[in-house]
Amino acid sequence: MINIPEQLIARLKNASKVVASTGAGVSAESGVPTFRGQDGIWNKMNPEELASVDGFMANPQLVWEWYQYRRDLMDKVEPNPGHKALADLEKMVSDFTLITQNVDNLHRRAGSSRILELHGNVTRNKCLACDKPYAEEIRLDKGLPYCSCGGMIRPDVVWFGEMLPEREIRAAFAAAEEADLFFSIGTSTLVQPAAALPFLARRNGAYVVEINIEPTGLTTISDLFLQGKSGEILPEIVRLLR
Ligand code: BJW
Ligand code: ZN
Repeated sequence: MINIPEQLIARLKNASKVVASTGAGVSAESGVPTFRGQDGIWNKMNPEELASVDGFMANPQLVWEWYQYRRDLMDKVEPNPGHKALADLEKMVSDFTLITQNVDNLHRRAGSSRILELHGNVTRNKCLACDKPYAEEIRLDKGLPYCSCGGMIRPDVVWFGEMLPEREIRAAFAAAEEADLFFSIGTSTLVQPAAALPFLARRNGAYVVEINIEPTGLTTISDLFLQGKSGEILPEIVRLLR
């Protein structure tokens, strides 16, 4: 079991603003594949084909089948102890902000209530043309879904080359700027603009803690690198904080 420095628990007790920013690694222990790394999705699939507007326009059927496959998987999996520990932290720390790049809805299912979802949420759909939410169930066997405006319906997630939701990204940057303790958890810290958040927090004086099974581009500038699984490290932090 990893040794959590006492100093980190003291900082958590004294911090006035704590931010945790999560990526796909947090859901790996639930059985949701990550994007990069050995068993990553992008090793077998092409991100330009599946996660861009151009890819969707070129082959909407293929993209929809991939999203339906992932939705089915995400419906079957459960939040893991890492998600649950973050939901506990929200209750234990007076000013706690959870930022996630994940679209899998597992933070909400674990009980977190204030979540900034930077890359959308795979349980929602919207119109590609007019952006209006689309609440009806998608049945691919009945054909591709269309909006009342005639536009194609797409998953409400952020693809490469697209802007992030304005309210969420603004709030995330503001939280990073104000944080005195910033956790970066289970993300390769490669995809912008989310990858900039821990660096911004550090420049603004935050103590930056990275939790990952392997080092990333953030590791050398982080104040503390806890190497290991988030589903094991986060519950231990919560246990020590209690
Ligand atoms: C564990 C663990 C365990 C495992 N415990 N840890 C060149 C330079 C700079 C930027 C760009 C560039 N070219 C293009 C860009 C911009 C681009 C970008 O950043 N690209 C980089 C890849 C280079 N960004 C964008 O396009 C963004 N939009 C944007 O910038 O808008 C402005 C703009 C507009 C127009 C033109 C130009 C700019 C949008 C990014 C959208 C990303 N979308 C995806 C798909 C979402 C939908 C879906 O899921 O289907 O989001 S891609 C994918 O990557 C997904 C993730 O949220 C995102 C981040 O991945 P994450 O979470 O870090 O996962 P992994 O797999 O990379 O890492 C997992 C980590 O966990 C690893 O480190 C493991 O070690 C660790 N781990 N198990 C702890 N148990
Ligand atoms: Zn529409």
